[in-house]
Amino acid sequence: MGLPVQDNIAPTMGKGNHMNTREHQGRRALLGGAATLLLAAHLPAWAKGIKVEVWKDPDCGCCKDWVAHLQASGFDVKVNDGGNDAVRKQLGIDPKYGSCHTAKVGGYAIEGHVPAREIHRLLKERPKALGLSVPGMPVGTPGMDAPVYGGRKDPFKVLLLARDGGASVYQAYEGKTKA
Ligand SMILES: [Cu+2]
Repeated sequence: MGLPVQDNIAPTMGKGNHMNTREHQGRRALLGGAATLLLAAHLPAWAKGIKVEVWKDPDCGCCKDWVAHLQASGFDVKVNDGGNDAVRKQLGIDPKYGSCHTAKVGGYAIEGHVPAREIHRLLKERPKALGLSVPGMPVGTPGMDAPVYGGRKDPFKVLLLARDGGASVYQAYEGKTKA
């Protein structure tokens, strides 16, 4: 009496497993679709192809790495190999906020290794300001994060430059010492 039941159960289980597998695949496909949709919904903010024009020295490696960071974040970057000192002066960026490259985006000045995240925020919030700066070249900023730095991250601040020459902290990043 027990055997026929088992015989009945076995095919059902087999079928059930088979269905589960298919359901699982279906669910995976759905999840994949949802992830694609989420990504697509998320992309426009980061990948609108917003035009950024950069002035840098042709031999500046960290400038190139910063440009790559912008491109990876969806910016459409035009690079000028030279002229950044002149452009910085023309934009009215005080040399004390200066760094290795200068850029223009959406009517704002961007000086140094400013993370793409703050540039997007700037363009979204559109404050009355000259632009953003990360003075100097802090290690661990986008573009100053090459393997040679071994993952070192120094604390740094993204400054919001006022048109009158002042500045305020737009975003502060904590440092991270390598374990
Ligand atoms: Cu640099």
